[in-house]
Formats: sequence, C-alpha cells, structure tokens
Amino acid sequence: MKNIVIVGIMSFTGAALANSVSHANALPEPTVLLAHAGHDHGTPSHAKQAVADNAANAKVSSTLVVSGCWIRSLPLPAPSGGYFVIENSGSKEAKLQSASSTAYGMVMLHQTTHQGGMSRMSATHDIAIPAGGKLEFKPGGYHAMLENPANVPAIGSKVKMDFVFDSGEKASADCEIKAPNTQAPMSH
Ligand SMILES: [Cu+2]
Repeated sequence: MKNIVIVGIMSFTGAALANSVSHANALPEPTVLLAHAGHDHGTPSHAKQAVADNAANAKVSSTLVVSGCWIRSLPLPAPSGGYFVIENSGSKEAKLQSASSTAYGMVMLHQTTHQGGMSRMSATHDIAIPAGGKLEFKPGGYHAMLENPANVPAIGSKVKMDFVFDSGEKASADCEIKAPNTQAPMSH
C-alpha cells in the first residue's frame, strides 16, 4: 500500500522554519495525514537561549529521572524525534516545561493526536508527570522534535538532552541516535 503523505505547513515564522518541510515521510506508521498544526509560538533565538540558560542553571532533580532516551534521526531538513521515559518518584506532580540539547539548535515538545483517521502534531509544554508515576514519550504520542543540528550526529552515537521542570529542577539523559527506520521498542 502506498502511504499518502501530505506535508505539514508550519504556521509560525522565524529562521528555524527554513526547514518547515515534511515531518512525515520517514515515519513508519501508516500515516494518512500528518500535518503540523497549531503552532502559534515559534522559538525565537532569545527564547531558545533562555531555555538553554534554564537548563544550565537548574539544579539536578533527585526525584525526576529520564531513561531509555533515543532519537530517530531523519535526513535533513526533516526534524528528528526524541523518545524517553520520565519517572517521578517525588510526592508532587511535576510538569516538563522544556527540553534542550547542545547538539540541536532547537528542541520542541510535541504531541501527536489521532482523530478521524488523521494524525497531527502540535507543540505543547507543561506536560504532567504524576507523583510516583511515569510518562512515556513515544512515537504516536508525546515526543521531542529536534531541529537544526550543529552537525548531524552519527547513528549509534549519543547526544545529551536536558529536561527542565516547573520546580526549576532538571534531569539529563544520554540519547542514542538511531536509524530512520527504527521501530519503537516494545513497551511493557
Ligand atoms: Cu513532532
């Protein structure tokens, strides 16, 4: 069967969007329509810098742990997807505010939703991880979208990602770069 792919048009503006090209064509899911929708807040460079500063200044959390991080690396100019599990062993709900990586110029938090046979991605933030619980970021759900690599990381290498939470704390993970056709690992 031939996948029908319609390239999403991002509605925000800015230098980062020179590459507002297809997210979709390398995803192995039987995508019918995959459009980038609902972006109303692009990340101007000063905001990006603020995110990086937040990560640099934040204290490492003792209760929030990110594990199993991997990145499905797609050929440029497509953005690559980042997937991981966040566990919160604390007694309070935590909200993930942003992610960043020194290897990529821009990292956004996205959510894929499915409705009426269509998949669409939208930018999101303040993603809640319940007290004593965990949240899996995976293809077809919440994920990070990584754009503008300084140098395209080699398959099999690892890049560090930082995650900043509403508590002002951060967690970091080493994320393995995987090939475009990598399927999501089986979840438990
Ligand atoms: Cu996305």
